[in-house]
Amino acid sequence: MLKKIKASQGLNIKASKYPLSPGHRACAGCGQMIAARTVAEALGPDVIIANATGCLEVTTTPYPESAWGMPWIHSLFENASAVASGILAALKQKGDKKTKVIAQAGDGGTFDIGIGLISGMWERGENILYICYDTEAYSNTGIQASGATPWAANTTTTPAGIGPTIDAIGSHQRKKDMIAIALAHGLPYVAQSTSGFTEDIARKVKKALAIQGPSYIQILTPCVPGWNIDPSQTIKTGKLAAQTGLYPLLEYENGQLTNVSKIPTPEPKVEEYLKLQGRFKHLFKDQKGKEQIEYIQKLANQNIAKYGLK
Ligand SMILES: Cc1ncc(C[n+]2csc(CCOP(=O)(O)OP(=O)(O)O)c2C)c(N)n1
Repeated sequence: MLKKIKASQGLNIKASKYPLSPGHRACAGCGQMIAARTVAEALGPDVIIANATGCLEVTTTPYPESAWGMPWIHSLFENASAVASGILAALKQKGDKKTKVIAQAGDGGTFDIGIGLISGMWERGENILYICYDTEAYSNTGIQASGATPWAANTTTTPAGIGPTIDAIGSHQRKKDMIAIALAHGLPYVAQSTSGFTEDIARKVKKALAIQGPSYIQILTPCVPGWNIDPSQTIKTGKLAAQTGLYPLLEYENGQLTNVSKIPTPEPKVEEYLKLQGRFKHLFKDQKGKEQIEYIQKLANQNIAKYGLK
């Protein structure tokens, strides 16, 4: 097939030795790319990926190039899960029990626009691993707020510092609990990780593949321009997200919480995490911002208590 395209269009297609090659067009320090490469390597051979529209798709597949060294399909922003279901049905028809089917998308594609089709895929109990790369905004189209955007983050649709209203603090919506939504579907495996912990991501991908039935892994992936962080701080930001309790590493098997990341001592405070990111810099100016930081610390403390992180 590739040879035919090559012959008809004069393209120079070479097979890659990497599942996700370097030389793609993501930003330096892109947290999503760190996670996606870790995932791609952990998946191993015999995989087909259905990828939603978003940064991961745009930066890795500028026609006629592709950074993917594995079968990889892009269709629309909202339907990676439905495409994955179709692939699984075709493989079943062919009697192929070996090929693993993966769907992946950003938080906009997962928490918001794709949620109905994801719900259907989970309801059908299909053996598909769904990965969400959570940049906490619609990164590819210019950092608009999504259902995953956290409290007080500055985005282009929740601009901070404008006007005397509550909007002046940035986003005034709490992040949607997509992990709880996945659990409500009765998935046998649900996990959360961050780009600060690549070994944790790889282990969770392998575990999900070993479990029969639908699985969901949500990975916090710091976005350099969206979060306004220094490209050298991606890993540190991903680590602090978990270590403060704001975005803990979690693992659920058959609905039971089986593994969490404990808070280190001395305990990092959310201020340390927020300070690294320009999207929260308006919180460090006045008393109003200080109150928001205290509220975000409260959210972290709620997680610490809820998941037993101490
Ligand atoms: C139906 C539809 N609406 C809007 C768009 C425009 N669009 C393309 S990518 C994107 C944002 C993707 O955000 P997310 O899923 O969070 O992934 P990220 O870019 O952050 O990795 C949007 C709004 C589209 N392609 N299709």
